[in-house]
Amino acid sequence: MEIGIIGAPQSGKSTLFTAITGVEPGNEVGKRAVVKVPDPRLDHLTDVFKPKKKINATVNFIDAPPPQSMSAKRGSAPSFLGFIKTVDAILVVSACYRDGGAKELQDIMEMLLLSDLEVIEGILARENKIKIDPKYSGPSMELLRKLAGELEQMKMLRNIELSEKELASLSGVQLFTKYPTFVALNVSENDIKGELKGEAKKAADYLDSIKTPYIAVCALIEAEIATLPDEDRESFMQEYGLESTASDRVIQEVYDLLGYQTFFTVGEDECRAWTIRKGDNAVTAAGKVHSDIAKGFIRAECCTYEDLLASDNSLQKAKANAKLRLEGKEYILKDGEICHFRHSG
Ligand SMILES: Nc1nc2c(ncn2[C@@H]2O[C@H](COP(=O)(O)OP(=O)(O)O)[C@@H](O)[C@H]2O)c(=O)[nH]1
Ligand SMILES: [Mg+2]
Repeated sequence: MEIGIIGAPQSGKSTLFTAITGVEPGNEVGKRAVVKVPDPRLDHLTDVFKPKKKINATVNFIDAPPPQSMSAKRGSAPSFLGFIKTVDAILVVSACYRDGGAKELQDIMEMLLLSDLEVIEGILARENKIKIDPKYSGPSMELLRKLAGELEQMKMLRNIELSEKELASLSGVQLFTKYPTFVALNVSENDIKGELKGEAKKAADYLDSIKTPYIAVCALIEAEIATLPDEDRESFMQEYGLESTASDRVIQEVYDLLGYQTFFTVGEDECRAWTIRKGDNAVTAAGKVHSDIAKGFIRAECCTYEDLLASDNSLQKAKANAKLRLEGKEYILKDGEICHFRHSG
């Protein structure tokens, strides 16, 4: 899973990148870093099963470069686009600690929108050729005209309802407003607590109007916290009245936005957290562990985390209490289940 961080120059992208990952990007363009997804349930399972290894789920972050120019013009693709071509979600930073941050956020959103409009107009311009091309399998011209119309009304493609078929037809087209997107309102250290005001309020009102979620952070303070030794972190957070770190809040937002949840595998070798989407079934989960396990899938032995706790942390007891269930391929996993996949081969 990969998240691209974009924003205006000096909006605090690199500072937020450090706050989330604990890594300083320095002058490196497009720096990547990986974050372990914190999960107290995995910590507990590790205490119980005492494996050789504990493996958290991970999320990658990219500190994308700023656009060369802040004016969204046709024919001038911003430099961050190439860096967010393959991400799962986009995180936009808005410099709400200074004047103009809200306007810049709007400009960045419009750059994404303009890029999509150009891509769509580019296909529409080839309409006559496409019509006689038997190999064309992309979106219909009718759909593209509808989407272009919506984009011209400043509507992000992710907020337009599309059928499964329409979505599938768009899968080969590089459209940026289709990505799940959220915003970090980078507020000054005086505004960490309390209601949003000034630039942050302006940015939030704009984001409400384009149906885009946001969180407020003070990147500067959070970056400082993220690079402190573990033992000093707690007292520093208390000083600022912070209950959770920016990293935790960003990761939580990513999971909510993408509809992700976790399942666990446990054993002597490793206890591991895996990421799946809500609504994924047992065979999809098995495929995360290994494609061969999905192929030879027989049954999944599943126990919810709560049922394991209620069975004194013992899978044997859970089994005796009928809390360790045998499930088939189509079984839809709940969040936090402990799974063992029986498979052939
Ligand atoms: N006062 C204040 N300054 C910030 C904050 N976040 C970033 N900055 C400053 O803005 C400048 C640019 O930050 P940086 O993260 O490098 O921005 P980038 O260009 O978006 O990567 C740095 O001098 C930071 O100290 C903030 O929350 N408050
Ligand atoms: Mg930077």
